[in-house]
Amino acid sequence: MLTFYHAPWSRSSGILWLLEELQVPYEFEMIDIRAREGVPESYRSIQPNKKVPAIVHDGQVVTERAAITIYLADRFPQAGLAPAIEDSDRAAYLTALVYCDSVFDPAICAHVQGLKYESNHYAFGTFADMLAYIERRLARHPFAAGGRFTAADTQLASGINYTMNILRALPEKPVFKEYLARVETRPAFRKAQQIDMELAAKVPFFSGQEA
Ligand SMILES: N[C@@H](CCC(=O)N[C@@H](CS)C(=O)NCC(=O)O)C(=O)O
Repeated sequence: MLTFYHAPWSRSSGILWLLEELQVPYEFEMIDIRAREGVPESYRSIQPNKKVPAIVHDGQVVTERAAITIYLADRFPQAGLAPAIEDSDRAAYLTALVYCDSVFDPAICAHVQGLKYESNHYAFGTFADMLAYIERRLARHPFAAGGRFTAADTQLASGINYTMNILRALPEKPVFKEYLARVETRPAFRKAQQIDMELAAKVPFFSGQEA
């Protein structure tokens, strides 16, 4: 049994896309991260910071997007979205996947918040270095881990899509647009988008009930 703790149009949407790619049965547990009264304290027993995503699979809790992605893609190998331990693409796969959470996301947030800091004071370094690195990687290879689509792309592409097209924090570089065009034609991506739209319509924050 697989339970997915989710909020539409949030950082958990990349995991929704991954679940659709894997084509495994799962149940939603909706967490309203935009509720006026906040996320219930009881959810802390699943996610220590009361954030989404989280999963519970056969009684095991997994939190943090990179960990969830690695867990799910390895646990459901029939989808072929995780290079095997001995596969030479595994190094790039893990690097890209963890980089999304440990460098890409915090560097963007710091940039958007206008945080002034010395690169060596924060583990995620500078926005400029992060940007150049992602650009270099995608210029060299069509996908996050090299020549083929992997679970790492559900995270990297979700991050690029949101921060470039919605947040407008990432510059609209051709290399990013071409990358998104490559992955966003995938049926699982479209299905996840559709599901999220339907779920968002039921969230008071988006449906106007909290206006
Ligand atoms: N480190 C977490 C971060 C997840 C995260 O920031 N989730 C946001 C969704 S965009 C959230 O739940 N925010 C609600 C809140 O902080 O109250 C991960 O990568 O899984």
